[in-house]
Amino acid sequence: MDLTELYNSVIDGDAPQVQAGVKAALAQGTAAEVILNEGLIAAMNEVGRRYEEGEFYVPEMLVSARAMQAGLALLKPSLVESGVKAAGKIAIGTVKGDLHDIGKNLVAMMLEGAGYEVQDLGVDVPPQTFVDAVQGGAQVIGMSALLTTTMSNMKNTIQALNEAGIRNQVKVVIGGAPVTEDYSRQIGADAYSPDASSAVRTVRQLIG
Ligand code: B1M
Repeated sequence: MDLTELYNSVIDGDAPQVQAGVKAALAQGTAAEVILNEGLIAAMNEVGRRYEEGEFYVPEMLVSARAMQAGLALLKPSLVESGVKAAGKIAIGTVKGDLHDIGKNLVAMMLEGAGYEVQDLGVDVPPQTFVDAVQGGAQVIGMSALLTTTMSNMKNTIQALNEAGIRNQVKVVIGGAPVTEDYSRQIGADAYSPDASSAVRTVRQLIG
């Protein structure tokens, strides 16, 4: 199916049109992952480009993000249903100072679909909240950051886990647009994942 209309609806920030587009694509048998990657994510990348070029401002970014979330809500059942069941508890959040949650929500959704119990800590999550989650039984901490200015809070969280004496009880996975494999090694995380489906593979490797 041609996803151009869906793509344009995300850029226009037209949530009802995005929902109609997702429904139509699903009804025509288009795979949820194709709708996600070629419709929703591709459009958000274009929104980011326009923001960088000064064609879009924060309000436009926000309405596009809301429209994307509206589409994601409809895609969620299809994205999670194919998951293979696996045991394990994961706490995931966007680090302190950072309010971007679309990528984090996608990762949480895919992990849930893979059968993990996911505790979503939300956005702007301080290091202590991650520490509390590990003390509450999380075997994996997932941290997301979209801003170069907030990435350092991943390092601060790992430091807080060390200070609490629980670093060796938990695996730490990080991701988000500015994050790299190199950075992950630098701050002593266990793994870096570039996208939501690789995050599931990574968690499987870390805890089975
Ligand atoms: Co913001 N923003 N934003 N923004 N925003 C970016 C990130 C930016 C790159 C735009 C740009 O300049 N081109 C830029 C950051 C520059 C930088 O630091 N290098 C930026 C900026 C500057 C800002 C503000 C500072 C703007 C301002 O106010 N002046 C402000 C900061 C607010 C704050 O957080 N304190 C801000 C605000 C916002 C909105 C609120 C308007 C909105 C967010 C709404 C929301 O999330 N609910 C927003 C948006 C939408 C974006 C862009 C356009 C899109 C982000 C997104 O959702 N992408 C973004 C530009 C861009 O990325 N192209 C931009 C889609 C999403 C599926 O991808 O999040 O990368 P992503 O997630 C991927 C992977 O990264 C990975 O998997 C996901 C799925 O494949 N992944 C993980 C993510 N987390 C993971 C965790 C894992 C594993 C994988 O393990 C746990």
